[in-house]
Amino acid sequence: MSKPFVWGAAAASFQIEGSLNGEGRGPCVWDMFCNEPGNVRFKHHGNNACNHIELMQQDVDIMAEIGLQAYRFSISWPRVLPQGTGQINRAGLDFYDRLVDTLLAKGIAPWTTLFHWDYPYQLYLRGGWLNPDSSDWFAEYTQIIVERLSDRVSHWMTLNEPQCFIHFGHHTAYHAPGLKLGFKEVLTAAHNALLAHGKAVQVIRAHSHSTATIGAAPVGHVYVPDNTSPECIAAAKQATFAVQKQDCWNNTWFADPMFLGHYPEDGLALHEAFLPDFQTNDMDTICQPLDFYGANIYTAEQITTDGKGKTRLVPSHDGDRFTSMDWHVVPESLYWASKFFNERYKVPVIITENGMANHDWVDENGRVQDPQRIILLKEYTDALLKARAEGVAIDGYFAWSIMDNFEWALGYDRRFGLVHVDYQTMKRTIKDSGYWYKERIKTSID
Ligand code: PSG
Repeated sequence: MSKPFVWGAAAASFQIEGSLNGEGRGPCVWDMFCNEPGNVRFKHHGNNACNHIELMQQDVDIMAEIGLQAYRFSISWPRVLPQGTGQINRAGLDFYDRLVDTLLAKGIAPWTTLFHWDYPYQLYLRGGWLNPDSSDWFAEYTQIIVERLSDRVSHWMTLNEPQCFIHFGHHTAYHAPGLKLGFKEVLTAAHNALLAHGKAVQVIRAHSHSTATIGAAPVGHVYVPDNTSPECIAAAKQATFAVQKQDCWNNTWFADPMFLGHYPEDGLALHEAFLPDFQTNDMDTICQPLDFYGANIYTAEQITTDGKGKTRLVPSHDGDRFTSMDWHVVPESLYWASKFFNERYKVPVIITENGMANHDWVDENGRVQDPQRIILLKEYTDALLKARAEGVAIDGYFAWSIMDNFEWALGYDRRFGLVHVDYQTMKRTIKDSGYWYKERIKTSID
């Protein structure tokens, strides 16, 4: 087996930090989006979130108590650069510096995501991801972070789920900045985000003070075979790597350029009338050597074949389980997806997010019982470790999330944490699943 397996948990800046105007942070598109009634359930917003900015030490102590080997966090771009470019907010940069030191003091490896959706509002006013300069803005921001943190941070992810912030943010208006652009502009924004990824990787390689390990954290529909016939497995793989619709919700439109240096053929054909004006050397910029494929996976579609070359989706059965997001519980998704991604992109896979939303509450004895999450985490991680045992290069797993947090358009109503947060008092309580995860980590160290 190649490298030791990494067990971690993840969170993202806007979802936990709070302290939005504190210490000079600039606004981001999500602040703006939350202020507009109707966008986010119950008019929830990120102003306080989990107050992680002030409670960071306590949060890291909890991570250590759970025994995390790594913590995947994201940096708020406008906390570091209030205007998105130019003037640096020292207090913002200092926060992440302290976070890294606090993690390292507890033996927890910092895994840093550069962008998890809190796009600087001032740059949005300059066209955001549609501006041809947007990838240079991201490179400038990346260099500031890398120069400050890379003596201690060696694991990086560029963009979290470009599928999500492009599709929901620029096409359906379900997420910030709430745009419904024509499809050519959607693909232009996606292309600029890909350029930003490529330039960020170059900046990290050029400026890192330690040997950098770099990946991205995309998401996309995963298909699993309903039986293990070669025909069915091939159908699941084919569907996982297909561009089937005029939207950005697929794996290959983003991952193929990053890893293989070209857009997928089926997507180019399907999107033909909407393709942005690419520069000839764009793919050289986008396709930089990467060290891992970070995959955010929660669910999957099941596919079956009739033996004569026809495939169809398997409808859910009686007794199937769903999370509070209504996401179908499909543990084999981690087994098949890691195989498929490893085979196509030829780098180790890391599950950068997996977990569930569940209705959890603190009982009269101060305990949070979430047996559903324990079962889910057990089944999903078992499926992942099965693939690893079969020789698939899988280097780690990050539970989403270390603590309950702001679940975007659904506000605080959906709880994903291993740790419960009481939003009135900000009290943290490790859930039963958090204690279970602690055991999982302890007993699986290889
Ligand atoms: C992830 C997976 C799907 C939709 C959205 C996400 N899916 O399978 O349909 S978003 C992702 C994100 C993080 C969220 C978390 C839970 O990176 O910030 O809180 O998953 O939705």
